[in-house]
Amino acid sequence: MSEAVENVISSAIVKSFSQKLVDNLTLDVAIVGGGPSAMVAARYLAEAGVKVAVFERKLAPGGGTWGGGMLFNEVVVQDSAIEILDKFNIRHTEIADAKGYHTLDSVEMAAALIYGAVHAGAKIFNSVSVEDIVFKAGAINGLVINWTPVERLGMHVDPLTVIAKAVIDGTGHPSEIIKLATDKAMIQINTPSGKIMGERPMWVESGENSTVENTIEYYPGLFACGMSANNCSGGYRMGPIFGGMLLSGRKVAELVIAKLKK
Ligand code: 48H
Repeated sequence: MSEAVENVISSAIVKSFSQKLVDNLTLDVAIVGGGPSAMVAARYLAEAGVKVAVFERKLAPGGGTWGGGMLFNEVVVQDSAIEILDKFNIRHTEIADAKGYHTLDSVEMAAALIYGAVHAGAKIFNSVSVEDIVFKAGAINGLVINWTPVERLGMHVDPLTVIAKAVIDGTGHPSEIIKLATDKAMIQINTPSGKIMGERPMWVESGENSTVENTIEYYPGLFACGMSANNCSGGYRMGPIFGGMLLSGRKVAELVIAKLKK
């Protein structure tokens, strides 16, 4: 090796990352946010042969999974979503006096969801913030992205774009992408008011069910999953129970796959 190993490493990283980015500038599906619902969606989509990438603002994908409930790093999942936990090889223990509800280690869950999505073929771009959508002639065409440190430091640096046939808003409580679309593109979304209805207070059973029900296509080519879907349709919050998030991720993948086949 004539080149200094320092340069071999640097050059390999730059080339490899650049190739990965170039390869993912045109996608079937772009997912914004790397929370639990998004990771499940990414895996199901990738397994169906869909070209999918996730853009996550933070250094570590996983969203609100890591911290469990109030930093006690355990979460609860109910029977209806155990199938998804098992698919990702996430271990769980039934609560002795609450049949049908299981505790699990939230760090194991975050790590396994990320690993499962990546190994199925989804690409994750971390430390990348989605700051806008590509909106042409009334249609959602993709995302406008920039490095999170650029966003955080308020640097005046123009973004790059990613083109996608479908966009999934997995940004959690704020529904950032749908908010951008309603505010800046002035679209009416698929809710009674045509706008984001806003998340309601805590009601576990209702929130868990409505998260899945509210996982829909909000505008042609623009879907929401997880807490973002809940916020769009005015669902109740549910705290550190994650079955609804997992089921929502699977549902949005099914909806998008069906749409892409049309
Ligand atoms: C790039 C972005 C952007 C952006 C945000 O909130 P999440 O964990 O996602 P969900 O909806 O799958 O899971 C929700 C769950 O964690 C939760 O909060 C629950 C169950 N709450 C219940 C309650 O009562 O409070 O993750 C969203 C991810 C985060 O990692 C963000 O950093 C990321 O999206 N994100 N990434 N560009 N514009 N906005």
